[in-house]
Amino acid sequence: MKIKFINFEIKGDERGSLIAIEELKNIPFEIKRVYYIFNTKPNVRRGFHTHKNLKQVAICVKGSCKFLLDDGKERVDEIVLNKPNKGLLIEEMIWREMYDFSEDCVLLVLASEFYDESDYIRDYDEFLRSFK
Ligand code: T46
Repeated sequence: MKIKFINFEIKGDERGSLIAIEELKNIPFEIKRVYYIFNTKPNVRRGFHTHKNLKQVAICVKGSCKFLLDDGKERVDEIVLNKPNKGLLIEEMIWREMYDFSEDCVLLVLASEFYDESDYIRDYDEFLRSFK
């Protein structure tokens, strides 16, 4: 499985840094929703699901965390997000787990669709069966 990162350009000057995110420019879909995960407790593992149609880009804008991605054939573990200019593109039908959140982690997620619980598959065996 190819892990797809998006490197955002940092507009820096003597005052500090700024990154601009623009749909269909540096994000490969229309952004319908933005959410962020923060204040994650120690040793918590989140995710454990796939999405049938949703595409997302995850950016750790502060701190760090790790992802496991699984396309039903291959698992890639220990994908580190620790830079505000590094986005992880997660396309549809990819199982994801997030873990090793630093105390200060703020994980920003840009999503191609509104929240819809019926788009989730939260059972791993059902996820594998859906490819058959
Ligand atoms: C994903 C990973 C990276 C909402 O009401 N609206 C929303 O937009 C979202 C994302 C969640 N929720 C509710 C649903 C649950 O009651 O917030 C609660 C926590 O959501 P969940 O358990 O799905 O959180 P994670 O961290 O396991 O997964 C989230 C996203 O749901 C998911 O799409 O890819 O982050």
